[in-house]
Amino acid sequence: MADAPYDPDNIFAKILRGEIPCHRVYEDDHTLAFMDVMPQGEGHTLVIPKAPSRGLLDADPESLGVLMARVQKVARAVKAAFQAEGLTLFQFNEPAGGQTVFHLHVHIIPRREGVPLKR
Ligand code: DGP
Repeated sequence: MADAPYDPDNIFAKILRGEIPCHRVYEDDHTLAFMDVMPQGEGHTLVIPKAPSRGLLDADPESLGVLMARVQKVARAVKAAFQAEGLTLFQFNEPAGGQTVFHLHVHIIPRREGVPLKR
């Protein structure tokens, strides 16, 4: 079954247009990073491309390359800022895959030994 088309009224599109506030931690021409409002751990950060993609599968490969370079940059900063011992990254696609906001995004969660994720 084909995935639904990109919906320009999804929450992250509204954040990109400045219609919904966010706590932004990084921005450039391609990418925005901001804190997750339902953090599964201290420092839970989301990284999104500014280009409209619903998820991994409809993004163009060049844009994905840039996005992952930005994810690395933000991940390094988040790890240092929260003095993390490790990092967990998530990226969900479609409702069956756990996606709830249909604009491509990567979760970065700082981790420490013995501290479980909040669910
Ligand atoms: P998922 O689509 O399952 O990968 O998760 C979407 C994430 O987006 C979830 O961790 C909560 C977060 N989120 C949902 N609405 C908002 C919002 O309005 N602002 C921010 N900062 N995060 C949001």
